Amino acid sequence: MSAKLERLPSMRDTVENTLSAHRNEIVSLFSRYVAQGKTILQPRHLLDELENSEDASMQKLKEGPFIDVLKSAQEAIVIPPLVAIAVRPRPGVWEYVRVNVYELNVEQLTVSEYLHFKEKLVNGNHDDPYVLELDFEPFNATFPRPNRSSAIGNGVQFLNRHLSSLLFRNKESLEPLLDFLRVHNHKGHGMMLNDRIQGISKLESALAKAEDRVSKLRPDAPYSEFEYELQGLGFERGWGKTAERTLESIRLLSDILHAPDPSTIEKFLGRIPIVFNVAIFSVHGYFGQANVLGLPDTGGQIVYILDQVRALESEMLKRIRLQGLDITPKILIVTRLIPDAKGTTCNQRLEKIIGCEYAHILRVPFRTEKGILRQWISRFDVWPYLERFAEDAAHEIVAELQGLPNLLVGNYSDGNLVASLLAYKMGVTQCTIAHALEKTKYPDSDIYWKNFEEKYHFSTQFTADILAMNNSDFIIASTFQEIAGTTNTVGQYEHHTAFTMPGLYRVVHGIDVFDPKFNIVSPAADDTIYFPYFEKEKRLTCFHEALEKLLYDPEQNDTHVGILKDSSKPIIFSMARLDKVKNISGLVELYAKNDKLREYANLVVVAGYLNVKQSSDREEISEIEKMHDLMKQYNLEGQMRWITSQTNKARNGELYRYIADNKGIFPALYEAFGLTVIEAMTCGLPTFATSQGGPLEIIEDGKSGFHIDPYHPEKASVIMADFFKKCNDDKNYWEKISKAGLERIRDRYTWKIYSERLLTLAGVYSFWRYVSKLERRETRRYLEMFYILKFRELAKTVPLAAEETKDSK
Ligand code: UDP
Ligand code: LCN
Repeated sequence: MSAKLERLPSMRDTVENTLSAHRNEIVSLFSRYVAQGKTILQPRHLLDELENSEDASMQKLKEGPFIDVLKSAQEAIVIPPLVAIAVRPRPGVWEYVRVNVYELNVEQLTVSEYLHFKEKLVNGNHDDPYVLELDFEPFNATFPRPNRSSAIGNGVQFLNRHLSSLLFRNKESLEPLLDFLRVHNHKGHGMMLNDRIQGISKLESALAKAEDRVSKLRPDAPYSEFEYELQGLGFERGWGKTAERTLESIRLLSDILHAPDPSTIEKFLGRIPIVFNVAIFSVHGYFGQANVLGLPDTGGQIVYILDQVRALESEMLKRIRLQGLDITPKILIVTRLIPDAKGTTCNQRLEKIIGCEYAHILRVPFRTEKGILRQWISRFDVWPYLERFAEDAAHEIVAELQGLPNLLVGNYSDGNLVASLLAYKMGVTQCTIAHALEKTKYPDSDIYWKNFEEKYHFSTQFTADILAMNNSDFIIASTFQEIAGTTNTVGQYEHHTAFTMPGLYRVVHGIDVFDPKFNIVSPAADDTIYFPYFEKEKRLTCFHEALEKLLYDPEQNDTHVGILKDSSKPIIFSMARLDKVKNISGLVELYAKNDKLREYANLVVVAGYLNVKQSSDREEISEIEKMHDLMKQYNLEGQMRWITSQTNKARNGELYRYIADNKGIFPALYEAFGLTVIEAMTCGLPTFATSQGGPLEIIEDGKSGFHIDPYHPEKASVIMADFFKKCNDDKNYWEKISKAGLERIRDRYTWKIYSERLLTLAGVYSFWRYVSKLERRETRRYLEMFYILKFRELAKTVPLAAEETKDSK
């Protein structure tokens, strides 16, 4: 029989075929869904109905192809007698079907139809036929993209391939590369090529002559020795510090002219001088180098950026040196200035970054007509200030750098919005880093956005996110799951592919996770602070007395409450900001409810304030109350210690190791990425981290740590108790997990890998930006309209903070 390629059955076909083969079973299953009334069903509800069914005939459904539809269903909208299911056969790929349980028919829906149907949950039947639909698909239609899910997150590789075929077409197609190299300059000084080289043929012959000349020199001859001669041929500085390096660069470009292959393109674009001045935006405070960690909204993002800047500066210096240039780089972290700085440095305009030569924090206040905003405000309330902040920041940045930056890096929704506004205005390459996308953290915060509005203003934030993702030249994610989830879970960016906010707008193609702008570049932990507990000579023993007190001192005060009676027990230790999503109170509860776990180990958490009076953050206040209630309700006295947030980084590093000395563990319940997870593992603590988020990739379950599911707290507590049991039974077990965790970190999570990657990406995407100018203008215009007509209006609905002074302009 000859093999024939058959069309894969669509979701609709599968459901329809199952319907005709197992009519009774399907009707009975769907009737159960419909019986729940108008609602949204989550994947586990959909499967549970089938799996919990005792009915023998249901077995057939479990064995047929229909189970795959159900397993890949991400949600179902039930509006009796209709059930619409969003099916996700693999990461980034979605299909929609709707079943009418009374009429027993099945239809395939477009994304727009599906969202329209979903809106009925909120609008009933009063829907408006003219809803604003956001659709970015047409803008990217001519651009090829990978279709394998495994290619997601490696955008630059795909882009290089595309660039090489683009450049390979004919001689003219190489012109943009020539132009790109000719316009290159720093503060008016030309680099790479000068006007002597007017066309590709001229470039080819100049390269041949230069190669011939430079290859005859001794490899370590400095550029200045042959600079004059090369200038005559059309070359300016930037090719290399020595003859050897210059020759390599010349050969790379010659290779590209003859046969552009993807890896040569990446190598060449990665080594030419492009980035000297960088502005990094992290807008909401507190951004400082001391006394800020653990304050509301102030956590990993700060740590990430400070470490990133140190690594970036040293990589930039290295590259500039190799390029043979005499240029000092500059990096600015741009954040808001907070006059009421509460003992931090957040009221200083400029602050040098410790461990850097050329990097500073530049603080610009939030202003309105009434004056400067003096106090800290929650990240959810910053929206009405950002446009003016961006304008003010632009002037200050240009003044500090004495010119334009070459790269803008946004962090979190607010920083990314500001970076988008300035990238547009300044014509500069933009990189987006999310850290966390709130839409994923709060289930149904799109469809029921109105319920979240007063507290969180998500309508404005999600609008800002969509704008920034689409405006950005490239996006850096810490993990694959951040982009496109896993087989069973939806990625953080993927959550923005299609969604609706009834009454506002409907997003039919918001962001495509296959877009080659996505790249995975993971952060790391600062290795001077976080290192394994067994590196005795590096240990900061000077802190031990204070740590002993912090953990065991019977005194109850503003720093700690709760006593640990038995100090011989190992410690379950966690540290995080005291917000809802971190779920520290969830950890306390799961510990409290498991007697065995309470017997095996003590619990120590470092989180937030202990007293509601000290906090001005609404989420933190409710968590503080919950913590006290739980400690009382479960009588945790003697077994649990709650310590207020700890801002001394060096001492915190030692704290992880101190806990490791006593064979403790580190659990984390929800993380977008989870720097604490990396820190704990880097210190050698066996780590139990959430399966909902980044740690799923950081840890290999059962090998380099453990996954726990915060939605199944009981199970999580059993996993921890089992671990302690195993440690009692096998004296080497703790070490085994600890060692494997350390290996995992060494292989994957270092700042050196990070900074090399970031700068190479900046080179490739800057070039791509240059060659795709025209296409980008279309998207820009669309985004600009969306910003003006939607974002600005939404930002106006967010109330301004109450206290403002009128004394400053
Ligand atoms: N951290 C700290 N003191 C605290 C709480 C947190 O120093 O009381 C630090 C922690 O060591 C880590 C960062 O803040 O470096 C938190 O980053 P993570 O990525 O774990 O979470 P985020 O707060 O960004 O959500
Ligand atoms: C924000 C978070 O919530 C963490 O999970 C990340 O580790 C941190 O930012 C740094 O990216």
